[in-house]
Amino acid sequence: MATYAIGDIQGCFDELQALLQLVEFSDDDTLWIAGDLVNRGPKSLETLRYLKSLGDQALCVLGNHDLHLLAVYFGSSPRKRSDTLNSILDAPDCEELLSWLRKQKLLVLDSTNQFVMTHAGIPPCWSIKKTKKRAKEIEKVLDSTLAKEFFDHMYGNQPDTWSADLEGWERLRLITNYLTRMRFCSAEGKLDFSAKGTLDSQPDGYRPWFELPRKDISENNIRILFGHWAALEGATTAENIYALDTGCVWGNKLTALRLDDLKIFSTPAIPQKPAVTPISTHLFNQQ
Ligand SMILES: [Mn+2]
Repeated sequence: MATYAIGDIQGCFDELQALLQLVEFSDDDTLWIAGDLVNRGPKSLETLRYLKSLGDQALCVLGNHDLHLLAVYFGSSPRKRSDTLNSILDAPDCEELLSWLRKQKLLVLDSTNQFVMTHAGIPPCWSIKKTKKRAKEIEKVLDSTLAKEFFDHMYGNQPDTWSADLEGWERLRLITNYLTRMRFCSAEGKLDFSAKGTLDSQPDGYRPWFELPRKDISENNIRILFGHWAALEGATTAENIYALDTGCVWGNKLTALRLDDLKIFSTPAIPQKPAVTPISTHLFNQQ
């Protein structure tokens, strides 16, 4: 009856299977998946099919790559050259898989055991309660007839600072950016998207979001789980905040944190043969 929180899989299906074998994952256990289930890695289709097949045994939050996949599906974004999403988009069960994906959450909370998980983190200017409400705003739109319109308006870095009176697509875009793209943040909650991700790369006035004092100090005992930031290599400088993305897709490793005793399990990335890009695909992507 263990619960394992697993960082960004990004289509590294073979490593996921190796990790589940390592922890002796069984029918009684639960997985928390920190988002970016797909893209860049070689087996995004197999990863989605597998996680969907787990039913209630897997609680997934959506990451920026998962939202991008949905945006491409809805015709709101072109396929990017670096995407490895074609296997899903061309699959006979694409519609089923993506209708499952868009029902996944932006935030998972276990208030009994005091764990909360989103893909990128929890902005220091929001309480957990408010974060849950704001995640719900996105979840509702994704699972509605407004989904296509949401994806048409999702991309962009502005506005970059929270204000409770934000409305419409700007509000939803900023909530999405906080929960799925945030790394560096100012004390006022202003997001920076220019830095590359190493801990010393932030512009003046910005810090990693988890280093900033949280507004609601009564929540200091809650443990925050997040993925998205492979350059951290699984370490934060903050107590009770756990980085799960250990860069498997970049050749590092895939990591699971057992929530019951905070034991860490990792499995190394399996080296990939260099991909040969057919000329026709290459030309298509240039357009
Ligand atoms: Mn991400």
